[in-house]
Amino acid sequence: MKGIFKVMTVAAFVFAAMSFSNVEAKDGKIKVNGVCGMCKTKIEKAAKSVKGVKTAVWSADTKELTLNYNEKLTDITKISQAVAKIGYDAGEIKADKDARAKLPACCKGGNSSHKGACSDK
Ligand SMILES: [Cu+2]
Repeated sequence: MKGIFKVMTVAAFVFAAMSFSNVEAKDGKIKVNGVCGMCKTKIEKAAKSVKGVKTAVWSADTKELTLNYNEKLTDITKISQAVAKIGYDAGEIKADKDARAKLPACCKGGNSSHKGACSDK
């Protein structure tokens, strides 16, 4: 009986150690319909404002926001919500209508190909 206890305790420790090492940093991607460099700054700022987000890099070419975050503190849904709140569609979450209405005109063409329209691109 004692032997089994010992094995189980060791197994529990090994399992805990394994999950600890993986839990810290997780990679993820969200599609965000931004357009220009101005959008990039805002999208990344919004994502980084979420507690637990370590890095957030958005690409105007792929429309992908590449993330590294602590999954203990946050998740893709929370980060998507933060980005949607400033007026962009983020993954499954639709853009906040009021915030989107306030975006500069060139930044609203998210899914079209006129990314050259924005002045600071
Ligand atoms: Cu823009």
